[in-house]
Formats: sequence, C-alpha cells, structure tokens
Amino acid sequence: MRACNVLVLSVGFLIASRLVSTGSPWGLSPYMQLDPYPHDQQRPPIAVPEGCDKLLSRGCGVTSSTPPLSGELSLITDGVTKCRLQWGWGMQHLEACVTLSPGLQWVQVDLGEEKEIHAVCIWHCHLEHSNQRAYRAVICRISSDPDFADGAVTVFNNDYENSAGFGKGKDKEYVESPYGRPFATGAVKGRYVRCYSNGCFDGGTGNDQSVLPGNHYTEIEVYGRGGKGEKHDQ
Ligand SMILES: [Ca+2]
Repeated sequence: MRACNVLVLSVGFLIASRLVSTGSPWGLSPYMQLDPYPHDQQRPPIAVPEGCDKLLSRGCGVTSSTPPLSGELSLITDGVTKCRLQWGWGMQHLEACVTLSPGLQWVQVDLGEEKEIHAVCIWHCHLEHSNQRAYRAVICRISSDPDFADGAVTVFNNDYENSAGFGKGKDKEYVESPYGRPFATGAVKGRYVRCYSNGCFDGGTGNDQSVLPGNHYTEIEVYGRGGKGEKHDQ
C-alpha cells in the first residue's frame, strides 16, 4: 500500500459560532446525546491518503425512501449548502432544501460506479436566526447494492436508541451548522451512500423545545479517490 502522504479535506470547518450554550447543551433536550465538541471551534480536519480528497458526488443522482413533500432530489447534490426560509402564498417554506415525510426516511446518492470513499459531509437544514436544531437517528451507510441488502457498511450512526434497527450508534448527536457535519468513513468501497434521519429536535431558546417530525436535506457531499475535486459553494 502506498505510504499515506496525508492531505486534509477542506470540508466542515466550524460548528456554528452563533450558538449559545445554556443549562443543557445548546438549550436542547437533556435527553439528547449531544456532541460535546465546542461549537465555536473548528473541527479537526479529516486526514485522508493522497488523492482521496476528491468530491465524488456533485451532480449525482439521488433517490429517497418516499417522494419528497417539497424540493427536488437533485438539490441534494447541486453544491448549494445553504437552506433558506421564504414567504410565499401567505406561509413560510424552505428553499434549496428537500423535505421528506415524518418518521425514519433516507436519501441515497448514486456515485455512478463503485468508488473508494473516505469522507461524507451532510447538511440537513440550518436556518440563520432560527432555533438550534439537531436531527435524530442520523445514520450513513455505504454499499454497492442499491437495495442495501448485501455488503452494506455503516460509517456513521448516532441512533443511540437503535430506533432504526441498525444497532445502537456510537456517534454523538449534533447541532446543525452552516458548515455541515463531516465525518471520516475509512476507505470504504461502494457506489451508493444512503443517509437516514428520523425528524429533528428544534431546541428554541428556552422551554419552547419541540420535536419536528419532518426530515430535511440540503446537501450531501461524498469524498474519496477519483472525481473532479470540486468544492461546495461556501
Ligand atoms: Ca443543495
């Protein structure tokens, strides 16, 4: 194996610095298993072998467990990572973001062919000047089987309650940030990247905490060997 001349991925720089810590972490439910990493500091960069820092997912096809309630699935790999809240027809709606039905749902990126995947970054929905939000049962799996019936590898799992049935996750829940949530996957080979979630906890700033059952995806980036090396727009 080639010596690992370590490069650094430029994804996922900071957890949102505007978040304010309160009695329970970030004002969210004390029952959540939140990531203790300081939200106002840059996360450690992800080290990958030379040539494995290329963006593989831009423009790739996306499927989902259920038809979106709003937004086209192509929004998930279009390079736009900022979710917007707009007024229209007398009500607010999300732009640049895909909304899926309540309950455990998934979206799946098709890389077109089997690739060696080293990192993934997920943006669910972060809104400026809005409540702190953390999605539940965030799970990422990789496989070369589109149905994930064979050879699926779980590379991220913060479902500490095992609500999705993939086993109790060891990763922490986290507050959404405009920088997404990057994580290393190791050198996993696969064509499909499937990301799960099961609603979110909308923290508010006090006692107005609430569980939002819907699922949202603004962008998913997959990094690894090959690809064009494009970066996202922020
Ligand atoms: Ca997008």
